[in-house]
Amino acid sequence: MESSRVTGGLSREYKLVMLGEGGVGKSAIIMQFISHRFPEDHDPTIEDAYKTQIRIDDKPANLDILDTAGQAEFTAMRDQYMRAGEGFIISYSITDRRSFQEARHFKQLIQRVRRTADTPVVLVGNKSDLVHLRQVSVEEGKELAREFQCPFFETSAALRYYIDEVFAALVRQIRQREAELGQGTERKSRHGHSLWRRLTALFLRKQHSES
Ligand SMILES: Nc1nc2c(ncn2[C@@H]2O[C@H](COP(=O)(O)OP(=O)(O)OP(=O)(O)O)[C@@H](O)[C@H]2O)c(=O)[nH]1
Ligand SMILES: [Mg+2]
Repeated sequence: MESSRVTGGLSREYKLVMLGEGGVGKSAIIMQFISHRFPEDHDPTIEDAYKTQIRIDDKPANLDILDTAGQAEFTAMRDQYMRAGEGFIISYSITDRRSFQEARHFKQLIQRVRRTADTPVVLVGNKSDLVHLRQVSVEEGKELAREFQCPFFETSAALRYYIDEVFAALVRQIRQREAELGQGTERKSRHGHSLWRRLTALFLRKQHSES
């Protein structure tokens, strides 16, 4: 009883994973979210982990965000973080139709690894500032989100449009799902918790030794 109250309150940590094709702006979205900066260059990610604390609906939330590699050669750990994460941002670029098609594959992958269709997800179409390069319409994005039954935002990491909304929506999804499922989820997530610890510790170390 006591422990579920603690994890549901002040110290609740949310393990979020950013997914999407290479170059769609995953790292840029996270950087804008956390430090209000926009990286102009594309520096392909291997894996990075970030921590930040925010308030969502007047409740504190410690976010643990894993920034993943879009490029296939870096995806060795994918199954593991898909198992350990609690919420997923599936991102594509509105300027890149292929990345939109890949979004569906990411959803299927999550479903396969977790053996459930019921995982908190938010769909994001990034680079909305690049109107003249648009290849994917807003309507197509909304349609895919309807299929996924998840929230959808068109973001611009460059202009910081709808960045906070994405993370808030994902935490709300997780909270809502937890409220529906009740107490059982706490115990079940404990295994995922230690796996996540190991994963992010590894990535944080990597980040330090490479910079
Ligand atoms: N105009 C515009 N450019 C963006 C936006 N988001 C990202 N970019 C640019 O797109 C390029 C790729 O951004 P990244 O954040 O590195 O992409 P990524 O998805 O993390 O790529 P990988 O780590 O290789 O998977 C960079 O040059 C960014 O400056 C955006 O919203 N608008
Ligand atoms: Mg990146």
